[in-house]
Amino acid sequence: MANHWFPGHMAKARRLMSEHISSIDCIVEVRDARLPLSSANPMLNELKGNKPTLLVFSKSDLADEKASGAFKTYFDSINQPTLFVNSLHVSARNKIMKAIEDTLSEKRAKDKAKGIQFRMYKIMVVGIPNVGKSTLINTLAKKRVVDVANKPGVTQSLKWLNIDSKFMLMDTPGVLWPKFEDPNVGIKIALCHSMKESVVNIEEVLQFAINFMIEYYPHFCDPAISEPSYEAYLDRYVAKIQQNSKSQTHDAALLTLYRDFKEGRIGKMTYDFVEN
Ligand SMILES: Nc1nc2c(ncn2[C@@H]2O[C@H](COP(=O)(O)OP(=O)(O)OP(=O)(O)O)[C@@H](O)[C@H]2O)c(=O)[nH]1
Ligand SMILES: [Mg+2]
Repeated sequence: MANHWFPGHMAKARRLMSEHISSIDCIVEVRDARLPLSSANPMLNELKGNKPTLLVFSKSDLADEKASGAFKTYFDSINQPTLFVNSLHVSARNKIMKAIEDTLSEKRAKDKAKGIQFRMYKIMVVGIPNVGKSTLINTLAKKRVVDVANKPGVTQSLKWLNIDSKFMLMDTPGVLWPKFEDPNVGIKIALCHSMKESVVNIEEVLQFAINFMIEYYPHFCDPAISEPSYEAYLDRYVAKIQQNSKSQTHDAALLTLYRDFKEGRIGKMTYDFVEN
């Protein structure tokens, strides 16, 4: 099916994660800052239950800063701890460490009241594919302790990592779910690179992306197009790509445009909305 992907390793990961959940002190759920709502996996919501959860919105360097601010205000208003971060930036480690400590503080206070002065806390890092779970762990560890690559489905099994004297982190595979109730969620997930390219209906995703840009981010549209439309923008872009590289077929040019959107080369856009 187009814009859909739920291979066996995801179903298995989901099962194994639920087996570990009772021993976990805190969840770090990584979402894509461009999709603060659509990159939330409903299956993970169930898994988390009442565990203290920190929402880390990674790739904030690719998102619309104003929209990130609005989402931050919203999550603050419902007392949900959040952090918008560029995990690749040198400042990320301290910010993430502090946010994890804050999220664990209630647990620490309860332990202290019970007379427990010190114990290792166990944290599970979860999220949909390619949002930066393993990158976040490497950032905290200050070295490459788990594999990272710019494609979904890199981490395939659960792995505990001892990165600090105060807590252990579990890296988990990116997990999607069997059916998107709202087809736009699948399209947005494909647009932010959390879906394997080979299962993506690229034209459908481009149509959504270009129409979204025309409506909400018109300043990113090519000014040479006097009457922006999906067809006009697509034709212009394909022509430009083919001018630069004569060997690119029409399909190859569509793939190039899709990758430009995915990697934020068209502009910083957020594809979800919140009203405060
Ligand atoms: N621009 C930007 N790129 C990031 C950020 N965090 C991670 N990345 C990139 O995102 C890509 C995926 O990162 P991973 O850490 O492998 O993602 P993952 O969630 O572990 O992916 P799976 O194991 O496939 O589920 C890599 O190319 C990272 O460099 C960020 O904050 N900003
Ligand atoms: Mg990973």
